[in-house]
Amino acid sequence: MSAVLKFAVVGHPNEGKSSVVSTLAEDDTVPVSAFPGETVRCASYPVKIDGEEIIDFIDTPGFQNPVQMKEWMQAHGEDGEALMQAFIAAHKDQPDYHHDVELLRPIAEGAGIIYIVDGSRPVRAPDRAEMEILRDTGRTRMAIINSKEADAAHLDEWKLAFSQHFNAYRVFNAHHASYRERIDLLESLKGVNPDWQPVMERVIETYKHDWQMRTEHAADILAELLDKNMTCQQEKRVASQREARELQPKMLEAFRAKLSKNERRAHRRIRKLFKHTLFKTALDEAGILQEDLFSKQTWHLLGLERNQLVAASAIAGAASGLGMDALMAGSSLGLWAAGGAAIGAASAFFGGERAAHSIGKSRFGIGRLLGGSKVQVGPVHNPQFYFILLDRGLLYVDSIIHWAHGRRSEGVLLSSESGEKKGYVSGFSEEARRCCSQHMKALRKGNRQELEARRAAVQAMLVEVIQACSRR
Ligand SMILES: Nc1nc2c(ncn2[C@@H]2O[C@H](COP(=O)(O)OP(=O)(O)O)[C@@H](O)[C@H]2O)c(=O)[nH]1
Ligand SMILES: [Mg+2]
Repeated sequence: MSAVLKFAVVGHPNEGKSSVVSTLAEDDTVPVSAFPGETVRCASYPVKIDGEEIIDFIDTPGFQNPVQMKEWMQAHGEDGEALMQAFIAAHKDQPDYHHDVELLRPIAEGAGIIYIVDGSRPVRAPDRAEMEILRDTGRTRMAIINSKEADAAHLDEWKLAFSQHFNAYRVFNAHHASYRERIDLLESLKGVNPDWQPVMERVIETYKHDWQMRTEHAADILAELLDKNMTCQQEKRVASQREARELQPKMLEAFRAKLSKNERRAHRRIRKLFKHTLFKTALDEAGILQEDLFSKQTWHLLGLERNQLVAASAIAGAASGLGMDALMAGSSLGLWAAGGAAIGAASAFFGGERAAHSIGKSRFGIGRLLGGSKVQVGPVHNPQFYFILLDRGLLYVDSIIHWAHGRRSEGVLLSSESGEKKGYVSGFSEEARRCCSQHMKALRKGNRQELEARRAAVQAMLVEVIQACSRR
């Protein structure tokens, strides 16, 4: 066997072979179909890390005639590789046996076997024939119970059958398996064949290292987003008070659009990091990420009521020089005229639409603008903005790392799925919050060196949060 371990993923049609391959190889381009018999050829899905192929999962068509196949093999009187080769030679030109021949090929060439069954249905005669065929190949084989339904009534039957024909078996769900479960599966594969041990050990180490790199990278993307959005500002020259008034709603809108764009871009980068291409579709469905960053609904979905959120940002508020009153009044969107005179006590958080109107009515008076020559929007100094961005980012990361690649359904994403409120910031330790507030303070002050140190601290803190998500 070559240094790259190959595994043929075999089984009955429509039991979830392609879905398991997709999840194991973290490849959501593997064709999965609700109709049996759609996979007609073997397809190889190698796992590459840093361009190096470390393991190869081969998706195969389902068994077509297991009972006849078993009978032919029994009558033939050989076993192991010779038997497989004889079967292939005798049936390769028979269309009725096309799938049987095709699935046997990689096994005949030396691949290990991963046998997939839907454990929520009973064991039937064709399954027993399949298991005996696989046993007689003499190859190392592991069975995977990929239960499509929650019904566990037949599990013992399956386990008994597996104990007779397989080296090991595991429960592994193509739709819900997490990173941790993938590693567990690889660990089991390592244990079933001593010859695989050295390679599998390397594979597992490489997987873990790669996951750590992704975790750090994701934390970095989130920290960068915080930097970007908390310092974002836009300004425009104006010639008159009227022009300023007309400009403000447009600028506010453009400003919000820019913040959202930055966020979407960060999320897209995270999605790519975790090798998802289809996740976007699900994102567009009802769920927390569809909510506007500024809507009250967003805090609600995050499990952060207004008061709680303000409490969560109290430390940060103090650190940033904003008193509680200022936070409550939401005077921190940061609309200033030239010379630093505030022209609006507007807050995106306390009514984005209202914000534009309140500008004109501000007690500071729009008149201040006369003589000034520009209108500036941002940066947002409100700590709530920081925490909402962070919460949404972590929710995105958490969702994507728990979205198995084999899962094709759309629109059942995130909190809408469980109906539960989720929130990360509300569960942060005092230390984690302090870390954030120091970061915010540095963002306000703009000292580069200090900012780098604070940002690194936040990134390290986020690595821990994401690691905890991965362990679930
Ligand atoms: N509910 C559920 N459906 C699954 C699961 N695994 C596969 N399926 C569905 O079963 C059908 C067949 O899956 P596929 O992977 O194409 O099966 P294959 O023919 O064995 O390759 C598809 O509609 C899948 O979405 C699972 O773990 N849970
Ligand atoms: Mg398939």
